[in-house]
Amino acid sequence: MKNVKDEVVVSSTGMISREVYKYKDRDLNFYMMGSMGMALAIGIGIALRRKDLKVIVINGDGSALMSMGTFALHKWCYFNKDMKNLRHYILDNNVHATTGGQKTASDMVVFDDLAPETYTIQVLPGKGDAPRIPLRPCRISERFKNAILCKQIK
Ligand SMILES: Cc1ncc(C[n+]2csc(CCOP(=O)(O)OP(=O)(O)O)c2C)c(N)n1
Ligand SMILES: [Mg+2]
Repeated sequence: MKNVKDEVVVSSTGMISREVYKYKDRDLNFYMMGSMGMALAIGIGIALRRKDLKVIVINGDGSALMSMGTFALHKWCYFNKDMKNLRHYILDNNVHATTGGQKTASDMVVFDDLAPETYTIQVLPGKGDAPRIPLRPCRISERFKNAILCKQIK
């Protein structure tokens, strides 16, 4: 997030979005509060529709495992739709840290081999202290949609 400038950021459910909000809240962040496994699909939708934007998806290992078909879609879009504007980071702590540290099966998978522009970052299983995001979901979505509508890069 320190290096993010014009990029759209879609972050996954739980502590990951809370940390992103705490560190650098901005209108071009979309916090996928509620449903695990959706961040990459949302990122792909934006990246396909808006090739002028750079899209960063910040996922958790548990959330990534929940929708692994989306990796195939990412790869398909990369090669067949020339979708080169999406980068997917997976913060892999091998647990569901947000909900108490239940183990995941991320150690059975090499995420980076499943799709291009996919980068796993190993992180410790601890849970930070970022507070809940004090924005209603409709507010997050409205301001995000307005921000990308207004954004013309290049
Ligand atoms: C479909 C769905 N199932 C369960 C939950 C409850 N839940 C919220 S965050 C979370 C853990 C997410 O794990 P991971 O993606 O690995 O992120 P971490 O918490 O480790 O940063 C769970 C189980 C949810 N929000 N959505
Ligand atoms: Mg995790």
